[in-house]
Amino acid sequence: MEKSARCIPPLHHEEIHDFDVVELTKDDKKLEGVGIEIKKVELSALTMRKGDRVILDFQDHHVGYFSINIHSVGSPMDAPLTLQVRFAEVAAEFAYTSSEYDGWLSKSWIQEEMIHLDVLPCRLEFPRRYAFRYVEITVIDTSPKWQAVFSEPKIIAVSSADDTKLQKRSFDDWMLQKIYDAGIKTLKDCMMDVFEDGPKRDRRLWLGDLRLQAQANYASFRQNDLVKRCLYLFGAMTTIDGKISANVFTSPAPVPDDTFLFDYSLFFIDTLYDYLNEENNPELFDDLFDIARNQMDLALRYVDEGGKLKLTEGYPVFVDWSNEFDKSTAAQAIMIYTIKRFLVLAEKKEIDPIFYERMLEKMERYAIDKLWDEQKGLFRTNENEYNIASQVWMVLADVFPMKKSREIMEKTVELLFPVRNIATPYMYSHIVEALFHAGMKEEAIKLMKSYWGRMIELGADTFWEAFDPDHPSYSLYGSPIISSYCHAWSCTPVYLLEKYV
Ligand code: RAM
Repeated sequence: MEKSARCIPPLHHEEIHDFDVVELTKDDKKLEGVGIEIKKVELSALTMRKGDRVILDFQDHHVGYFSINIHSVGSPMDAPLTLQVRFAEVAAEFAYTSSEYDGWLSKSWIQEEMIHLDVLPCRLEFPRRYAFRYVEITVIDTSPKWQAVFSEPKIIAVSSADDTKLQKRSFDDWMLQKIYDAGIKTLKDCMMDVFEDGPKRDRRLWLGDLRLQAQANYASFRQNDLVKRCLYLFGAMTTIDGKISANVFTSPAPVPDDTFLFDYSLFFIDTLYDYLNEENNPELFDDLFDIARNQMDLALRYVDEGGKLKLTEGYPVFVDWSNEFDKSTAAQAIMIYTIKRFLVLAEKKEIDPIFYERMLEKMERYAIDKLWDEQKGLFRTNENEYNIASQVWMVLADVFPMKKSREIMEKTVELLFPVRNIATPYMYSHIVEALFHAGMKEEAIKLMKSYWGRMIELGADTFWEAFDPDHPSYSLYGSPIISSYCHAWSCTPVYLLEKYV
């Protein structure tokens, strides 16, 4: 814990003063048909009374603290000023109200406040940190005798990402450039005291997200101490039997969540592996190796004599938010992928690898003998289903030589594309990476453009937690008002473009 605390990064502050007064328009080309149009008015020239509203557009996504001047004009202020203030990452959020929200995630994440001000003039400073580009201010009431006037809005934007460290890439392709830039902004706005998953929600450190953020970080800001901090945090807070939580909270003091995901725990190994490839750090390796080994040993308890991974409800595999497909083969492949990485670490530690090698052999044998369908050229699942996730993870795990992996991905494109019912950039990242890995660069870029590029076309400044191109308004949690539109696991084009393009 001490070593983790030593790596807490300073937060950089940037003052944002530029904004436009905008109004919502109907625009079929934008997310949910909600567009914006700049209004040619001065904010300070608006005298606002009961029911009036104004929307400020800060021209890009920011994470930070908002403040604004307010004074009254007209008769003396004979009643308080009541305001409703809403913060939104995308304009479409304004199409929803919190009173309509009935989803399963806490309503408290909705970025909205009701404020009473007894005395004007004042500088209204919001103590809470928000993730937003737009601020909507609605005057609930003044009194018939006076009006409120707003001026000098400001954001103090925060991030631990240091722009001077950024090694930015440029691309001839306009769309790839846009995707890359929005990926960088997404990563930056999630870099706080840890790598947060989303600065609007859940504002915490998830291991599956960390793995991808760390990869994007190595390709851009290279602030490896932040990865180090996060690895130590996870490593320091295991269960009694050594299991790592899927996520941890850091405020007011670090505490692990009581949620466990099989693949996320295993990815501690992969994240450690990647970190050590970036930075030779024997001390960290010494501190964390046994914890990594524990994840492997715990996971191997779920593998039977025949090399089949048998998961239980208490320790589910994530793979993707969708539960519409059978994840057994993807889980088997993730385990194979991780054992291979673990063996590299074990070799460096001079650990006798024999047990792990045997388990790997068994698991690969099971995959080839029981799950591989030579006729079809695809992996099936234990429930006899052919899905994309199975192929993708088997290819990433290099279960077959590269030539065959390519054939698998070609078959995947032929028989299982277009991607359907997958709504997370998390799963899309792995699909794109498997295409690149198998040498199908053109297909990989095509998919990246049709997915992340589509978000750009719909108006994204940063990439979203969830997006289903077939149902753009789909939310994982029942309403877009609760969705996170700047989400860690969608920054992956930064890494993918650096590594493969
Ligand atoms: C959601 C978050 C987070 C992810 C988990 C599994 O709650 O979006 O980023 O890792 O799901």
